[in-house]
Amino acid sequence: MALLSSWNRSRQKIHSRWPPDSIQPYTRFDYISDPLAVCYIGSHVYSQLHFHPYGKALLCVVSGRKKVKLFAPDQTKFLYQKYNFSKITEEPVDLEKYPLYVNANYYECEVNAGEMLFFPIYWWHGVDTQEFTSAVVFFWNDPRRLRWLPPPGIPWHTPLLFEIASWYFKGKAILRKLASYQDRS
Ligand SMILES: O=C(O)CCC(=O)C(=O)O
Ligand SMILES: [Fe+2]
Repeated sequence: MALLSSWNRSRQKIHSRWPPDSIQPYTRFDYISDPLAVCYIGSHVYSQLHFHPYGKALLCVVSGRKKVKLFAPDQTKFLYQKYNFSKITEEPVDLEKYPLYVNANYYECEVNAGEMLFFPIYWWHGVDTQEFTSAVVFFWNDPRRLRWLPPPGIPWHTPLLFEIASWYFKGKAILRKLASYQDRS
């Protein structure tokens, strides 16, 4: 249950604001950028292996459960990388098509209702949701200088590729906006 504000027995407010000052260093978003929350509600879906090239994420399961496989970045050589996705799209993996996969080390866990799982930047994960499940994933971006230093196993040019792609998409969004202003006038 969420704590919205805290009061003592004589109905005086203990914390003048939320979040309480004592936990602010952990809850403030001032040294990270682009926080984003995405809801996932449904069943019988498999989110194929991928990693997040810009930052970290926190998977919070509200009801149901998800089975997650998590691979460190140095396992990339067994995962048939294409940009930030794997060419492997199915679970169980077709080992005739993707023979290197047998060498990959990974963690496997079940995230149940009320539990959370943290995805560090560049860590591969595949998420299997069979029963009806609702979840929220919180994403936030690392500072650029951290993103530019990929861990062992991730090719050095990967951050460069994503930086250029993000300029391209941002540029396109700006052009679209300008065009819509022209249409209006
Ligand atoms: O829950 C899922 O199916 C996918 C979660 C995930 O990895 C993501 O949102 O990036
Ligand atoms: Fe993800």
